[in-house]
Amino acid sequence: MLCKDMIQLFKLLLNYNQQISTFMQNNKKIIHIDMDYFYAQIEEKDNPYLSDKPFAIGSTNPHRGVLCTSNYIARKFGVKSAMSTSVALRKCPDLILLNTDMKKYKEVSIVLQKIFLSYTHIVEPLSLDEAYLDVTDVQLYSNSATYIAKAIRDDILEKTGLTASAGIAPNKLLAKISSDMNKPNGQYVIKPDEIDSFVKQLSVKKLFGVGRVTHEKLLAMSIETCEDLQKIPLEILTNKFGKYGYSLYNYCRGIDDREVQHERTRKSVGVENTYQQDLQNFDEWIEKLSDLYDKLKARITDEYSSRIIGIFVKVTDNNFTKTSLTKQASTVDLPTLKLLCEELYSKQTLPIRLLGIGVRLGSVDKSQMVLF
Ligand code: TTP
Ligand code: CA
Repeated sequence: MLCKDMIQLFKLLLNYNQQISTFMQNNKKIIHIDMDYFYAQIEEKDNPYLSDKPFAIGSTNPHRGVLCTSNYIARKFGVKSAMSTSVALRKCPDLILLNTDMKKYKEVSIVLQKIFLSYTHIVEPLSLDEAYLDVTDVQLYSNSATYIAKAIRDDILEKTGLTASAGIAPNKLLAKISSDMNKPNGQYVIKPDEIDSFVKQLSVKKLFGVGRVTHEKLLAMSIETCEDLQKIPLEILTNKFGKYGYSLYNYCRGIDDREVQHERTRKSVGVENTYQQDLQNFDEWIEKLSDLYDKLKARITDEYSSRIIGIFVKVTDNNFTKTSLTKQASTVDLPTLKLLCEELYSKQTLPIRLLGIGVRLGSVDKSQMVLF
């Protein structure tokens, strides 16, 4: 009897805790800003003749090049980011190819960061063209996140000549999903009382962390929408997906308590991938490493780059055991990451399902604080 009472009490506490956390997170105002066809839009601004033609940015080598992005005209032909140049040319023979100019894109990104920081210091850059902003306590525009987002987009257009899209919601998960809703050059708001109806019809594919493998697993369980996923008990999700099962349980209800991690308090920046097929040998590790390295470089803003104190490589083997290796460093480069991989590989006895790399960050020093 006593034991039953205890369980009942525990359930009540859990429910109360969940309600408090839902209430707290629903009080937040998060904006996700995402530039439209970023590298391509910059090139189009500098070369207006491109505006009515299909074009892409990336390696122009038709034999072994890969594309970074394309304009929306090219996308109509099926041309996509990360597609090989040869496939893209087959889909769209008139495609115009331009080389990347990372220096130029980084310069624009610095202007964007400055604009964001003029509204709030709680800014989490995700890449050169994307960031989360927590504007819960911003008093501008009577604290209307919708108007703040519009003002930021207007500012971006005025200072860079480029359009951006925005998502406004009570948490990061929903803000990111909504920035895609009215793209390009638009914004979309999800208010706290709209969360339920919004997520119910949402495809599970849109949830943070659902890649191809997880999506296939969910489809095999006849789960297509968040409403389908909401019917699955937590125990089943944690059995199938481990710790991520908890996140899935919350995400499909529109619950996400991840904080916007601003640059000054962030301790690390990393990228990782879980592979559909386990990586069996060192060559496979190295092949995937280059991809991850490109993604990591795009996430390391100048502010982060000046604070690097270490680099790390981490893996999860096919028995779900996690191992990582960190080395002191003030910069990140591919050869050093390869050496770290080599060392980690020599200790590894099983094939791995996840490979990740990243940098550890030190605190902001006083000279930098002045800049803020
Ligand atoms: P995205 O925001 O994914 O794409 P985008 O800005 O080009 O287009 P969208 O309007 O759909 O947001 O990526 C931002 C930039 O990052 C993109 O312009 C080029 C670069 N990038 C790569 O280099 N490789 C990739 O695989 C992807 C997805 C992006
Ligand atoms: Ca973008």
